[in-house]
Amino acid sequence: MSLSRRDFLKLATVAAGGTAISVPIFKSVMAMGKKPETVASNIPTFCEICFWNCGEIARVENGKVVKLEGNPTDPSSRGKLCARGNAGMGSLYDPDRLKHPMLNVGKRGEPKWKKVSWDEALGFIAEKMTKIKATYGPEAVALISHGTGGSFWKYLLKAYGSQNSTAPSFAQCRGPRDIGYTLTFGAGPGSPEQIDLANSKFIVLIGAHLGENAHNSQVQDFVEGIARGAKLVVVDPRFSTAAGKATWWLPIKPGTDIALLLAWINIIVQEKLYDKEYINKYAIGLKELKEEVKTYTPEWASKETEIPADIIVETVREMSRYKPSVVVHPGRHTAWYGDDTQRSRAMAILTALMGSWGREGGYYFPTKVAGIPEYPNLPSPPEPQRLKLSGDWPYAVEATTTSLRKTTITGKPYPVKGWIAYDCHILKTLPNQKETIEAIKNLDLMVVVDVLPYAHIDWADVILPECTYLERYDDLKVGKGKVLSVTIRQPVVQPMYESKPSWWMVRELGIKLGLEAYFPYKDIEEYLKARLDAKSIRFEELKEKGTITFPDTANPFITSGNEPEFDTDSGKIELYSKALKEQGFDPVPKYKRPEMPPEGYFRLLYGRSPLHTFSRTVNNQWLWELYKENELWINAKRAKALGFKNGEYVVLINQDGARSNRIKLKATERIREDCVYMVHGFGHNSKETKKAYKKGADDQSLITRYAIDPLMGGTGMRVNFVKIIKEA
Ligand SMILES: Nc1nc2c(c(=O)[nH]1)N[C@H]1C(S)=C(S)[C@@H](COP(=O)(O)OP(=O)(O)OC[C@H]3O[C@@H](n4cnc5c(=O)[nH]c(N)nc54)[C@H](O)[C@@H]3O)O[C@H]1N2
Ligand SMILES: Nc1nc2c(c(=O)[nH]1)N[C@H]1C(S)=C(S)[C@@H](COP(=O)(O)OP(=O)(O)OC[C@H]3O[C@@H](n4cnc5c(=O)[nH]c(N)nc54)[C@H](O)[C@@H]3O)O[C@H]1N2
Ligand code: SF4
Ligand SMILES: [Mo]
Repeated sequence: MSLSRRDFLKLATVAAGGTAISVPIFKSVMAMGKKPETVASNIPTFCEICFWNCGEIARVENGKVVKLEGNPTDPSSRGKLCARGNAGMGSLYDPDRLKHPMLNVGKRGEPKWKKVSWDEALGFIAEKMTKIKATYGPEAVALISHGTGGSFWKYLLKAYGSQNSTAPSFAQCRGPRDIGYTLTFGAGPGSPEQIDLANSKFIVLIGAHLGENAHNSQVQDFVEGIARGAKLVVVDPRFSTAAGKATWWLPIKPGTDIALLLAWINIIVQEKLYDKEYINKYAIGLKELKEEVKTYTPEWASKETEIPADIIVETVREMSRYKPSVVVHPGRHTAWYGDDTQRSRAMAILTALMGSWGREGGYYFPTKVAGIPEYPNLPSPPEPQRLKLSGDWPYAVEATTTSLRKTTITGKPYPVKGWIAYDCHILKTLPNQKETIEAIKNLDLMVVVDVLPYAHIDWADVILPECTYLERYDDLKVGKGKVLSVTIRQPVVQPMYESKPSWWMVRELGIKLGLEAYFPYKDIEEYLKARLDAKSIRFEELKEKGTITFPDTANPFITSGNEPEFDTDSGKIELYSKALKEQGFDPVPKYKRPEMPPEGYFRLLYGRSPLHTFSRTVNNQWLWELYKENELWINAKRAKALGFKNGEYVVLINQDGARSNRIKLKATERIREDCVYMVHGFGHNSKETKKAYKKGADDQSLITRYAIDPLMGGTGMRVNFVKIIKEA
């Protein structure tokens, strides 16, 4: 980083001041020889720069947030914040923020914005929603949301009569793994993931680029595990940050992970390396599994994956030496190639064979604070009249973003006429931007609730400016994990401009829709108090402490008195799944070679920067200073052969002719020759977000194809190929 500490602090002062005004006032008082009086306080809350939701303490001086630090009692942060969390004021004091409610009096996509009052904006939405309900039924309004405030919007839609609340965190993120693990163990791996990394002796990362994927306490646990001597296998076509700590880096040919997993499983069952007592007691289907995987030899897998056969054998033999203290990390963003639920199944089966589910150094059992009702004393929402939009996928447990989009285009099985996009940049988040726009064109109402004028707002009829997480209450964070906790989000400063929190917007809109009965609490404090009362937690005490932890009530590991329950059809771990067979799917995962890049093309891969969260932080001054634009990783040999130099700007064109913005080339030995890689979230085309504008390229603009997972409707997004051309 070229930024010196002095520069950084200077930047911090300006960012914290919002405008430069606070600096001259301070100087003039100093000049008069008086010490300025500082009114300071430390207010706890929790971070929303990503969804790890770390508990933090805001230092507020003279009404300005000057520093954010981790709250030591909160189990997600343990007193530390990541770089993004530290820079949270950058989003609060972003001068480009949305400041007023606005109506589009032009066309969708070519907006003319008119500043309006909250009453007008919400009145407009209520009128449209009332009409849509009368004409098409309440299910015709749907939500796409991500983030803590989304729960209020979901509640409003339920009260209005629609179950169509979707989130990219299912079909574009963790859905495949949650279903794959549930089919195997009867439960998902949880969020936060229930992995005992700190005590693990052997860690396997398949993709999962911990360290770049900067989920705070998980990275702390990972570092602790490695420091204590855990061996590490990193399976990644790219030499990731984690690969730098690995005992073995397996630079796998992208898309062939199932081949590696099946070969590992085959060796384990052939050589009887599994945890025999555990498997005998808790699992079914070993015989069938053995039969199904017998052809997947290391030599065969080596041809598919380009990992040497002896390394495949060595790594799995070593892994089983350390069972059951083995973490095969379940991954989080698992929507890769369309066969992702089956890849996750293979990872779950491997975990089961190592006996790691419910074992120290492996996976712990889910625990959650009990006794805090979600909506205390509120009336039950109406019974849904029509099915939620989960597509034709039997394991889509919730309505999915992409089936919602398809239904909005086709009108089948019923019309969808209104979207509310909350805390979600729908153009950057969903694959195939053209389809998203086509769907929006079919709507009678498009609402965007956001904090920044990124390009997706151009497609809205009305914009509701939310205040940032540092200016608002939200619902409680009822922690899951080894340490049980409850954390509060509360405003540390008053909302700037005319921005408002979601709970307020939702209540006002609910009243305008005639749904008063669902909003009996006059404000959010009353509502939070009612939730906490049920558990005898004092609201004022929680506000002061930020986080309250409870003595461990659950035993997270298997012991003689703590036998596990598996919520599968058989009540056991299912190495072979009859349920899948009955649905016409493979009961044990099979390998199918993915389509490979044509001559002259590279597979497009993407991932995270530790300094950004998707697109949401790209305009954050502090983080922008540290990482302004993404780069295109390309193998140095290939770059040279194609006549490209490190640092030069290039443009990408995909197999369907989609073109990217310009992007700087990073020629490196740290990536295979058949793929290129960029950090997701860059390439903003809205001039209103001045820092982010035209910085780097947008991976999503090149993801015109996606492979749908036939089990649960996930959208595999690593199925696009790009060629590189010189910047014109
Ligand atoms: N700093 C930061 N941290 C974040 C986020 C953020 O935005 N910023 N987002 C959070 C969220 S919501 C999520 S879902 C997670 C996502 O983070 P992960 O779950 O870790 O995402 P992955 O897609 O598994 O990891 C990307 C890695 O996969 C590798 N890869 C690409 N193709 C293949 C392949 O075919 N096989 C294998 N084995 N590897 C491959 C890439 O080279 C890259 O290193 O990160 C979370 N943490
Ligand atoms: N190509 C590609 N697509 C992906 C991914 C990828 O790696 N590559 N990752 C996938 C994954 S794992 C996930 S989880 C999703 C993430 O998808 P999103 O959560 O949609 O990600 P962002 O792009 O950060 O969009 C966030 C939007 O919320 C706004 N925002 C920020 N803070 C607030 C707030 O406090 N209130 C409100 N109302 N708005 C706010 C931002 O201005 C921005 O417009 O994307 C998925 N899609
Ligand atoms: S991991 Fe970082 S960005 Fe995410 S909640 Fe924690 S401090 Fe905030
Ligand atoms: Mo995600």
